[in-house]
Amino acid sequence: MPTIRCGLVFLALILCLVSWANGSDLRVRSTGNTVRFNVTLTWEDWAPAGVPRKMILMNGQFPGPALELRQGDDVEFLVINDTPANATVHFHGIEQLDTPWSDGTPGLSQRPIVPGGRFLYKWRALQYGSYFYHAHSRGQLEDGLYGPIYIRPDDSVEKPFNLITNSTSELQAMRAAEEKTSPVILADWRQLTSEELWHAEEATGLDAYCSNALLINGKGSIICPGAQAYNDLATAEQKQTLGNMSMTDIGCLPPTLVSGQGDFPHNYNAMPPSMFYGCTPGNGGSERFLVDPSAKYVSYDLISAAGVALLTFAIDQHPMYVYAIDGRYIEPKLVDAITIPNSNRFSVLVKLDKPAGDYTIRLADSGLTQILNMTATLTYDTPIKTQQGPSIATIDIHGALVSSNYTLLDETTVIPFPVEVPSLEVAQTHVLRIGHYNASYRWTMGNSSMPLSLEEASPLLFYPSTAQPDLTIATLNGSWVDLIFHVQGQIQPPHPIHKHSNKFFVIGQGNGTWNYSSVAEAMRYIPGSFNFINPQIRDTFTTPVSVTEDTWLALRYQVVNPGAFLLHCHIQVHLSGGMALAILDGVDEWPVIPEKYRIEAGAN
Ligand SMILES: *[C@@H]1O[C@H](CO)[C@@H](O)[C@H](O)[C@H]1NC(C)=O
Ligand SMILES: *[C@@H]1O[C@H](CO)[C@@H](O)[C@H](O)[C@H]1NC(C)=O
Ligand SMILES: *[C@@H]1O[C@H](CO)[C@@H](O)[C@H](O)[C@H]1NC(C)=O
Ligand SMILES: *[C@@H]1O[C@H](CO)[C@@H](O)[C@H](O)[C@H]1NC(C)=O
Ligand SMILES: *[C@@H]1O[C@H](CO)[C@@H](O)[C@H](O)[C@H]1NC(C)=O
Ligand SMILES: *[C@@H]1O[C@H](CO)[C@@H](O)[C@H](O)[C@H]1NC(C)=O
Ligand SMILES: *[C@@H]1O[C@H](CO)[C@@H](O)[C@H](O)[C@H]1NC(C)=O
Ligand SMILES: *[C@@H]1O[C@H](CO)[C@@H](O)[C@H](O)[C@H]1NC(C)=O
Ligand SMILES: *[C@@H]1O[C@H](CO)[C@@H](O)[C@H](O)[C@H]1NC(C)=O
Ligand SMILES: *[C@@H]1O[C@H](CO)[C@@H](O)[C@H](O)[C@H]1NC(C)=O
Ligand SMILES: CC(=O)N[C@H]1CO[C@H](CO)[C@@H](O)[C@@H]1O
Ligand SMILES: [Cu+2]
Repeated sequence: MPTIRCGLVFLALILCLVSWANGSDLRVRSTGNTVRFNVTLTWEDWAPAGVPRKMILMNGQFPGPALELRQGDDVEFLVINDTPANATVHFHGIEQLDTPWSDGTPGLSQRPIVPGGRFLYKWRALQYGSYFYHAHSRGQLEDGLYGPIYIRPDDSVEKPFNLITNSTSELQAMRAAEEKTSPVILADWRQLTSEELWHAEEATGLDAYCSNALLINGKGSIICPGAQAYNDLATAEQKQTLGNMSMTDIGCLPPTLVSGQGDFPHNYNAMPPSMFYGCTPGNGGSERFLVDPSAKYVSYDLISAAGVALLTFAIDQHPMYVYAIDGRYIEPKLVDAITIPNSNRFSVLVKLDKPAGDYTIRLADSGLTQILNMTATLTYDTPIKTQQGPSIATIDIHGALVSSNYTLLDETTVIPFPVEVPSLEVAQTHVLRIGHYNASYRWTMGNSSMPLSLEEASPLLFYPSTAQPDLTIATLNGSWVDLIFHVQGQIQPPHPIHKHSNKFFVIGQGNGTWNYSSVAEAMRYIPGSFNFINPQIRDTFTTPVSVTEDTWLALRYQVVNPGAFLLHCHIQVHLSGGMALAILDGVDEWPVIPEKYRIEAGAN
């Protein structure tokens, strides 16, 4: 049912707006149960892809231990920082309703946790589904600080499985598989630590768009077939971009391509090995997923913790029903492969109806800038194996389908379950330019570029008046806000735009210049580019890829949770390079901060 909301706005202007559900009806009451979780961060030698480097372990593990909750649980997540660097932990996709001090964003919701320090994050798991926790201090996501979160839905939440089948036994098997769902963490991996990488970007001026390996649940390997092998493997589009140049020996477009780096000064001599060139082979093993075919189905929560790579995932001979995205059900879609942008979560049901045996799981970098892949194995855990013949691939090393018999998830066809719609009226529209900013490795989202040093500034939740106007959006509680991302043409990857706090509606996207003052105006010229009927409800969504043309993405959300939250690109080097804005949501209803979270200027 629509509800009418009225608010007293600036200049005593009375604004009334009609709005429909915003997700609040999906929240449940507290279970009265508190889940306590301790994570100790250490800085250790480890070799996920077989080549040692220093990285962050969580309770001695990588990826971090899984946080398993029931919808409605209270969480007390204690982080003990035993590393030599500042750290924080963010709970990706968790809206932090009424707990903005537990969002884990340095400079916005807290001061960094200093070496030897600890911080207790307290929040309530009001939503269900697949999330993950990860580092939010500088580039530490790429030092391996991440682990899965799963929130079991409350019994009152309707499941979409009867859109797949009416068979009682099949439905039972699907529900049982979902009960036992397990995380599959997909990631890329670099040889350089995040600080070495940042210093290399500063020294060279280059945007570090190459990784060195792909990981599935923290395991990977590095094959070094040589630059010529990569030239031979290159797609037509990569060959066209290369011209007469060569791929690098780690499978990357060379940094000397102006189209990839923009027309800025560079010092190629300062490139450390492995940044663009320098392949070191290694073998960190490969994950094996044992499945019980008598269960009929298995459920996986695919989580992309990648820093830079756009990953495509497939299991040989096993199509997948995608049934939830970003921790929220959708109308299930049967596909053979899925492209998972950085920080998105796709939950899938896999039918176990093939001859008992081993099937290859394939993960590939499907971006233009690098050729890279990794495999794992799905093994039917039966006493007798009956598999005949080899495992048959669905995707190639580029993540492209090998045959037109297969389908890749088309995100534009995804329909949420249940459908909700946003308000048609908005109080604010922000058009945010996305592109390089004075250097290949510096980026903008709007008019300016957020410096890393602001992570050590007084957190905006406690000191909102210190916000820098050119790096801040301020909103009123209850109002609806449009965020339009205008990507400036030239080679740019899809930018996975993530908003902390509550989810947004993906209301439109397109190719070409955004030259409108509002969505309402654009609707008069390009109505086909918008969806107000069944728009996706997400916490991260990518801008359309830009090769030569400009592109744009329109997101709409309602302010429901006053606090200081970050809006940013989830490609880690883009975030470190400044592609971020602070959103001061609900400045008219700014929260009162509990005593134990209060901080004084200069204190921790
Ligand atoms: C977490 O650490 C605190 C402080 O060190 C300790 O009191 C508590 O028992 C630990 N809890 C768990 C679940 O390990
Ligand atoms: C389930 O049954 C209904 C009613 O008979 C039918 O309309 C629907 O198509 C069926 N759904 C599936 C997935 O078979
Ligand atoms: C590569 O092509 C560019 C023009 O596209 C040309 O200036 C350059 O000389 C060529 N280099 C080689 C090694 O052929
Ligand atoms: C990448 O894909 C190729 C071809 O499918 C395969 O031979 C190779 O083993 C894969 N690489 C890794 C590291 O799994
Ligand atoms: C595609 O499917 C058809 C019909 O099932 C089959 O005959 C053909 O061999 C398949 N092609 C490939 C490349 O798998
Ligand atoms: C850690 O953060 C504090 C601010 O809380 C800052 O003063 C200090 O310089 C930071 N240390 C490092 C190593 O970045
Ligand atoms: C960017 O600048 C324009 C023009 O001055 C202004 O209207 C807009 O609010 C600014 N946006 C941000 C996020 O600072
Ligand atoms: C903010 O607005 C939302 C939506 O109107 C409302 O549910 C919530 O209670 C408001 N919060 C505060 C602190 O006023
Ligand atoms: C934008 O153009 C590309 C081809 O360059 C096309 O594949 C894509 O569907 C277009 N996107 C939209 C949203 O129109
Ligand atoms: C810009 O907007 C006008 C209408 O405001 C439209 O006629 C024109 O085609 C648009 N140009 C581009 C490049 O999108
Ligand atoms: C310091 C500096 O050079 N700033 C420039 C960065 O780039 C923007 C636009 O891309 C210019 O407006 C600034 O002057
Ligand atoms: Cu980006």
